[in-house]
Amino acid sequence: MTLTAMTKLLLVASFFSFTSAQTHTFNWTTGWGTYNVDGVKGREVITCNGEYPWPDVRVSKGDRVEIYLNNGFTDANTTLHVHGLFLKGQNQFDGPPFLTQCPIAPGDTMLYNFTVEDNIGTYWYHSHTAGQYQDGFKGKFIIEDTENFPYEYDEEVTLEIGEWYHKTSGELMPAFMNLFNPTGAEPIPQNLIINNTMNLTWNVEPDTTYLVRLVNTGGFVSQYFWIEDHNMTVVEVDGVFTERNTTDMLYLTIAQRYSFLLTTKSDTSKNFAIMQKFDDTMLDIIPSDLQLNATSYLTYNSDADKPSENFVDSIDDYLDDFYLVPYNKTELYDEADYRITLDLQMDNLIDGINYAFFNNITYTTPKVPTLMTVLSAGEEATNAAIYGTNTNSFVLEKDQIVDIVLNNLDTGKHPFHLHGHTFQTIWRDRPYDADAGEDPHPFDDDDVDSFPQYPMMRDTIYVNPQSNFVIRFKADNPGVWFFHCHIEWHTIQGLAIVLIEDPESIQAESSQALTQNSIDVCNNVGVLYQGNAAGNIADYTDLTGQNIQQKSIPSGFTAKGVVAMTFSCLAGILGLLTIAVYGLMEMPDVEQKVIKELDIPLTELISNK
Ligand SMILES: *[C@@H]1O[C@H](CO)[C@@H](O)[C@H](O)[C@H]1NC(C)=O
Ligand SMILES: *[C@@H]1O[C@H](CO)[C@@H](O)[C@H](O)[C@H]1NC(C)=O
Ligand SMILES: *[C@@H]1O[C@H](CO)[C@@H](O)[C@H](O)[C@H]1NC(C)=O
Ligand SMILES: *[C@@H]1O[C@H](CO)[C@@H](O)[C@H](O)[C@H]1NC(C)=O
Ligand SMILES: *[C@@H]1O[C@H](CO)[C@@H](O)[C@H](O)[C@H]1NC(C)=O
Ligand SMILES: *[C@@H]1O[C@H](CO)[C@@H](O)[C@H](O)[C@H]1NC(C)=O
Ligand SMILES: *[C@@H]1O[C@H](CO)[C@@H](O)[C@H](O)[C@H]1NC(C)=O
Ligand SMILES: *[C@@H]1O[C@H](CO)[C@@H](O)[C@H](O)[C@H]1NC(C)=O
Ligand SMILES: *[C@@H]1O[C@H](CO)[C@@H](O)[C@H](O)[C@H]1NC(C)=O
Ligand SMILES: *[C@@H]1O[C@H](CO)[C@@H](O)[C@H](O)[C@H]1NC(C)=O
Ligand SMILES: [Cu+2]
Repeated sequence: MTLTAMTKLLLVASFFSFTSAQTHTFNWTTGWGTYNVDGVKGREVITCNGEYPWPDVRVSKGDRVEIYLNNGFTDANTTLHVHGLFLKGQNQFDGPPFLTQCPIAPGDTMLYNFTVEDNIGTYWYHSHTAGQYQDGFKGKFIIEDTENFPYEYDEEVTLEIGEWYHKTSGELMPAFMNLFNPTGAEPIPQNLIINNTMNLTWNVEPDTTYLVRLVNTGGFVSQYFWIEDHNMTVVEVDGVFTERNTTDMLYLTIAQRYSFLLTTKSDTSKNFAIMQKFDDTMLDIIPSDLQLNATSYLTYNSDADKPSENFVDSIDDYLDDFYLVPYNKTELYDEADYRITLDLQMDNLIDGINYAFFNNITYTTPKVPTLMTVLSAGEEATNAAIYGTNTNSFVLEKDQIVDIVLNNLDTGKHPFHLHGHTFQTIWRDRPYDADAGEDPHPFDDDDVDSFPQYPMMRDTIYVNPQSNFVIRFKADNPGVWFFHCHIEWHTIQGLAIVLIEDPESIQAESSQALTQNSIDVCNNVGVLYQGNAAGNIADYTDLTGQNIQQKSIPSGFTAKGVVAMTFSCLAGILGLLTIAVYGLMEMPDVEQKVIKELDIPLTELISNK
């Protein structure tokens, strides 16, 4: 070989090793196994190819990912969603059943085949089918772009936090969505976990800067996170690099990610506590045996003592993400072309079950996945009505600037996630305290002098109790995208809307055409892949037969009155069943609590008996 030929070959080789995108293929089969996550109780968990926990995925920007997801369950459908991916032109691989795909039937396989083009940073994947991710079907998904990472560090490490139940979602669900749980009290988890365990030891080197990718893959409760006597310099939120912001405490709702730089000390004589703490304001009750915090160990010296738990003066002093500034200083988008105002409420329908509502609608799945309605509707696709009256569907035009104004009329905090986008957080109001006699405070334009010049951008954000936020994004990603509360219990209660973004482009882009596999998945589960929300093809405006929510409580009755009536008829079994819901055999005042929340005098219940 001549020298020039060899140089050429080397050049070609290096060209490929540095610029050629790779394909990463995974073959995952779901199943059930037993695993003791918290070291306290073994239980059934969802396994991947018979193993637990699920593997992490690490790819580079531009790579192709092919995931064969085989449904190994015998009695449940499944789906897979990678949280935070934009999936431009690849909407059919986003995952939510009845939005972008059909549920995958037992024994069937779906190929998720997409490239990661515009995302870098810290993401995660999980089942998008009821409750499954709380049973362990989840993992981290890291997209590297080492050359363009703006900050220096020596080592990288991931930390995955969450909460853990001793019962499966399947065991908890029937009692949760139940007439006898009229207030919609969420099941109380048993422990906080970290990296799928508790009491973790992280051995660190002195004088080293770590890039820590911290992900909350829980299904319900937000957490405070801090490391004794160490600062954390935040550099990424939800895949968006930020200007540095140094803090000693973070607050992560479920589904949020923070990457921070942690520089270790020179002195290796002492070890330090890594602390997690429940945001206990999100728990309806705090059982006396619930450990509200969990301690893990930042270990410089394994011969030195383990630290005990670390106390801090004030838990309210965490980094307020609203003030983070994106590294690339994306300016506030122009005034919105379209404002969607959503009033959030939790309430009962005639079946007595507690549901979640946006503008009086609890999201109810259509008969045809919404993306498939878009693809089969021709010119009707821009008509929001064809997507059904119970799906809270909004049609967006290409490149519109959209504001979502969310008014939380509920007394709880809720973390909202928008698929397919990062949004600018342009306003988040303070909490309004019902206990202090404050009423819910809907967004009022007059409350705001000006929005931030460089708003924080991320894909998951919380709204304060009885309060409001405004987020702004650009409709530059044709697809059908979910906007929903990430609390798995609340998604199940219907706290979601559907954004149908630029339907004409969805139809025009050849990469959005359904793969044969996507169609087969529908056929195998008996779901139509053409037609409007009701499955009608002849006339897309004919919604006869669509799925709709339960009826409202009749006028003249208050919701509480109807529930009270139901209760009084069945008061005999009230005690038993509420105990099952709250999971608290030892809690004596559970009946009183339910009654208190219902605001019914005890005498009324008794006299009705
Ligand atoms: C995935 O693994 C299963 C079980 O080992 C095997 O039957 C199947 O052919 C594999 N699929 C692919 C696409 O490799
Ligand atoms: C963590 O510590 C608690 C309390 O000592 C213990 O009950 C539990 O089994 C430990 N878990 C693990 C995974 O080590
Ligand atoms: C799977 O989904 C189909 C279509 O919605 C439904 O009819 C079926 O009951 C589901 N299967 C299971 C096991 O939940
Ligand atoms: C994944 O999609 C790409 C682009 O459409 C295609 O070339 C490739 O063959 C697909 N992979 C599989 C395994 O079908
Ligand atoms: C946490 O778990 C991941 C594997 O999921 C591992 O790569 C990482 O090193 C662990 N972090 C620590 C601090 O042990
Ligand atoms: C953390 O940062 C604060 C503010 O910059 C500083 O006062 C404090 O000394 C730092 N703490 C540690 C442990 O480095
Ligand atoms: C800046 O970062 C945001 C969030 O990652 C991204 O959406 C946007 O395209 C970036 N803008 C520029 C000009 O790079
Ligand atoms: C941890 O929780 C226990 C009760 O669950 C409490 O007594 C203790 O003060 C808490 N510690 C910290 C650091 O918050
Ligand atoms: C860091 O965050 C705090 C709020 O927690 C904010 O007041 C401050 O302006 C931020 N600083 C920078 C440099 O982003
Ligand atoms: C929701 O229903 C209430 C009571 O019927 C009504 O006053 C309100 O206007 C409705 N809200 C919307 C957004 O339709
Ligand atoms: Cu919620």
